[in-house]
Amino acid sequence: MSYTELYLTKSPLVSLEIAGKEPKVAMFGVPFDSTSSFKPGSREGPNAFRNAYLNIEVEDHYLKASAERLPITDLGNMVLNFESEFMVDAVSKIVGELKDKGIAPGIVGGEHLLALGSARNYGGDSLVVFDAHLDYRNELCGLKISHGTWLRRLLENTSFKRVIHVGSHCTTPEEEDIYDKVKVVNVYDLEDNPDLFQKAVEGLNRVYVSIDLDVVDPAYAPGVGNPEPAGLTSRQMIKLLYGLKHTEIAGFDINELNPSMDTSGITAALAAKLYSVLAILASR
Ligand SMILES: [Mn+2]
Repeated sequence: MSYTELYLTKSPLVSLEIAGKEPKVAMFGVPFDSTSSFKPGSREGPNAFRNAYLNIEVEDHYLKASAERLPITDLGNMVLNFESEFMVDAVSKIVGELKDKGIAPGIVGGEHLLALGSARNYGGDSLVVFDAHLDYRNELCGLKISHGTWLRRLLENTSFKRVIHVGSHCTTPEEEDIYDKVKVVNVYDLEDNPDLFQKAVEGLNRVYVSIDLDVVDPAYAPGVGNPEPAGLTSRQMIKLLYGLKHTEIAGFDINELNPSMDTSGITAALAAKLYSVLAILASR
């Protein structure tokens, strides 16, 4: 072994190479916040996530597994580009290439709009979205392609057989037709009946999971672009992911991490924990 191998790391990349093991999860960051409708800054999210990921314990007590023993490859961040259609198209193409190699994308954003690209080309059976908002508007701030419209744009042309939306508590009248296409389990229903999530995801195959961190209450996750009070606790959120332990996770993203709103770094730490759980599930 040489000194360069002994003393140098690839930090802040979160790549973990394990001899003889091919990575099943590929991390990449999408530093994009051009359609931000409240607090911009999530373009800095991927690097804040990496810093947290390298400094929290990723041994999972419940799953009896450690993300520290999972080979993950960190492909870096997408090139900086402020144009929405370029970003969506690029994410879609990267995800397609990973899919062909049998590697699950594990993306960190950046705005939720990135999921329009990743979910569009992921080609699986089911989509599970966690978000305080439905993101099912037709237009937001004059934009048809935006972090508040991406789910409507996706469902206008999709092959997903089932779409489950979890944790919402902000619905605008123009979004109410979402119930025709999506099984919505809102935060109040979940509180009254915690089994609703498990029932909703029963029998799902090849799931793509998209988490907007604002689904978690700002008391636990203030570092997001559009904080909304009355969200989930961080432990509730983690437990919901455990509910997917018998489901094949073929890809995921964690988005809207905004370090400029996250002075203590607790949101980045939560993003890192959620990422480790999903990476364990996606590697099974
Ligand atoms: Mn949201």
